[in-house]
Amino acid sequence: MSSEQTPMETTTKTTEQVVAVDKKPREKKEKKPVEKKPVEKKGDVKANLLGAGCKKEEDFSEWYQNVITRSEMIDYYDISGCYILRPWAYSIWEQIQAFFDAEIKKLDVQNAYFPLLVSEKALTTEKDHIEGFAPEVAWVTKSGDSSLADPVAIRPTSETIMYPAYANWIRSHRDLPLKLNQWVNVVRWEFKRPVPFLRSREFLWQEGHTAFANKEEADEEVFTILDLYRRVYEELLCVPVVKGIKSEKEKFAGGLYTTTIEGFIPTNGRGIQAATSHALGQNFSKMFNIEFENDKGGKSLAWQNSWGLTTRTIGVMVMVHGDDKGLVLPPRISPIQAVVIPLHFKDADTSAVDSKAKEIADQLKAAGIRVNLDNRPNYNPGHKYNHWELKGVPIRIEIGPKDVASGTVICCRRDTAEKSKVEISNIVTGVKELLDNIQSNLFSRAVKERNDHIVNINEWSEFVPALDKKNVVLAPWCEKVSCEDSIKKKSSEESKNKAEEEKGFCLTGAAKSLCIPLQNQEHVKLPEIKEDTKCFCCQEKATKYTLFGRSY
Ligand code: 87F
Repeated sequence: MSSEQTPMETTTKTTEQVVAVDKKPREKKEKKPVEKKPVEKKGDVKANLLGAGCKKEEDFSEWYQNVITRSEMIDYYDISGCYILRPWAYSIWEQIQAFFDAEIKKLDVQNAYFPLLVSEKALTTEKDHIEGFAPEVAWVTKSGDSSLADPVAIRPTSETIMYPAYANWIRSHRDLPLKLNQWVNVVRWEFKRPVPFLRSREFLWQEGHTAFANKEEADEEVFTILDLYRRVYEELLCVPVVKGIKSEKEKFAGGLYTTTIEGFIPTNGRGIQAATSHALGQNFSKMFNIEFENDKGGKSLAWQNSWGLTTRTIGVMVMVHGDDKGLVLPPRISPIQAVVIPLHFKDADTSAVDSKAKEIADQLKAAGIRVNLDNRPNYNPGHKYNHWELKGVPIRIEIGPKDVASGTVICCRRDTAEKSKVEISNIVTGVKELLDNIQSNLFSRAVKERNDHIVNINEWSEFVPALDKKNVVLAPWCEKVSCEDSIKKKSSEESKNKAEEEKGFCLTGAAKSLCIPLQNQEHVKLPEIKEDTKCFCCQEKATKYTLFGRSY
């Protein structure tokens, strides 16, 4: 860190110091991340206008940006790292919210809202927690032309905003457990290249903050929430994740231990942290004085947890399932699950087709299926096919004069492009079955692809070559921080993947531990550590098989 003063470092300031900071806002110039906005490539104009405009395997970065903008999920904004979430993306977030919100309410978690702004005093109460994060905190230093005597920070997370109130509210063991959640935005002034959904400067999340009378109850909740996060990814988004514990180096510094679910992006072989659930222990309750009278009449500190899931979910889902035609959306979260397209032919009875198409759409809608009747007269069917494929709609229902006559329609599924004939009299059941089938096919396809890219190794010499083949790696490890430091350093030096790195979409060739996987997970096979198993890196005694990889 440089010695230049940032608002964060003006801890003991007089008014003049604040003015000085504000008048000369920063001697330290902000290093701007270069954001790559979509540039339409010249060349085959027709091919570029269709679908993603380039191949996912050939230029993943461009593919991703094209897909999320052309499908109308995202639009760019004039502040780097901030994006507009358009209805097509936001409604997916609403589906995730609806599922998770209902599940945490079953656990007696209540929703609340705490302020956006945090005083410097509160923010810095717990030093360990804020230490590494300080450069990312955004500050409000002025109102109009005048400097604020006490600049305030915009929440990057709300531990320090909520816990002073918890200290007031929790007096007796009868006040516990306290379980609150909020659905809000947060701001973290990232300096790495922003990637919509995956790394943006403002994002949406839920943050749960709970307090318990004892460690056992707190521990149980950490894992219950982790499993709900797994279900969001696997059951809603069809994205397989590995549940595990973060290493000492990678855990949330303010807490006791961090549990995580880790996703995998097959196209570049990167791991991605998908959500975290932290056991905070009594560290924050000590600092914020969250003390209560226990059932024996003595004083105890509360055991706390915090857990968060963000709009990163959407980006991971896009990257895992999308193809050269665009998005591929899992039926459970797709804003539209089936689109009905009437086909008009010369000299045929268009009104019979139109009215049958409407009848089908109405029936599906009445059955609770999210359906759209695309009867726009100014577009031809081919255009409509491309449009809805780009947007990832799971089923396209085509109906023409012959179909009306035979009492059938053609259903085309987005995941495999397979077409099938469905009786109109059976349309609701037929479409429901197809949606379920697409949902489970997307998941099993992604599990297979992910598992094909988890490689077991035992020796350092196998490590970087495996990463270079776009794999993540399961290796016996000693769990030492110093060993993880050297894994990072050595893998970066040996990295052959400089080309990918230079494109800017991939951050670094260095690998780190993603998680120490939990035992007995469906879809994840773990080798067994033996008495004499050695660490793949330092040759000391190995304690756990650990998942390593390059990551976001
Ligand atoms: C950035 C700036 C300041 C992450 C930060 O994971 C503080 C932080 O505390 C910070 N970035 N974190 C860790 C967040 C921990 C925790 N908070 C509640 C979560 C889930 C939800």
